[in-house]
Amino acid sequence: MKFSLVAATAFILSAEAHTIFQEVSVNGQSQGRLVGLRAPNDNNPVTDVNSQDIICQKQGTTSNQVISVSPGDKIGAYFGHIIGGAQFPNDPDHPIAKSHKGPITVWLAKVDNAATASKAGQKWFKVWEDTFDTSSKQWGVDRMIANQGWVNFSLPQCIAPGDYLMRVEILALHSAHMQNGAQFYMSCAQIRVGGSGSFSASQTVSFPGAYQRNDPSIVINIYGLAGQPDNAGKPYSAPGNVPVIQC
Ligand SMILES: [Cu+2]
Repeated sequence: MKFSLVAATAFILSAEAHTIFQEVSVNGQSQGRLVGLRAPNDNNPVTDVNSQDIICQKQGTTSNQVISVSPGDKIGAYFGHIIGGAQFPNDPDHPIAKSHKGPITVWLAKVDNAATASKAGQKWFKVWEDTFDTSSKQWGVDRMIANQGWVNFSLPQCIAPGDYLMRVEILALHSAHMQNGAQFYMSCAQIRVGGSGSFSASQTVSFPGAYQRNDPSIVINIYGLAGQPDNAGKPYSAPGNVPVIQC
């Protein structure tokens, strides 16, 4: 009985080797756990690209705060295995299981008030991505793990002042060889941009809508002939069919 309980526990832990985007930093300054964020309560992924949960994850906590940023600021998005980070000391699945290779993308949608705006019906544009480097065979997720869970990027200089929802997504492809096997992990940050940028997006997408269930970037075998997650050395582009904006 004891053995099966141990085995069952081990299975549950490995099955839940997921992650949550739970904290934002601005120029190295943490804004606090769950502050300015719409984040899920648990670390399970979204697997249905047509679900409303593909926008900002399942409804969990919603902060009433909005994070002030300026164009050009260095933004950090922190992912951890569970809310608070590691589940226990030396948690091997923190910030995410190493198997969970895939791209990381950052999206913005202009809204009237980031604290209260509906997540639905917004027009999103992509401001940053870290996909797959064919020379090092490293994925965005590998770099996020090397950065202890932090995804670091600069807010483009041209972003116009106002409120935005900022959607940061990890797409884990370790089981993506089958339909609905890809795992999406995201939260939305509520940000208020200052400055005097004037960018207005000409190419936007909707969530849901941006991703197709059978998108070759979503249903994909990332394992090459040697069984390594090297995408057989081929380039990989994240789903969404829009390029990162150029300022
Ligand atoms: Cu997982």
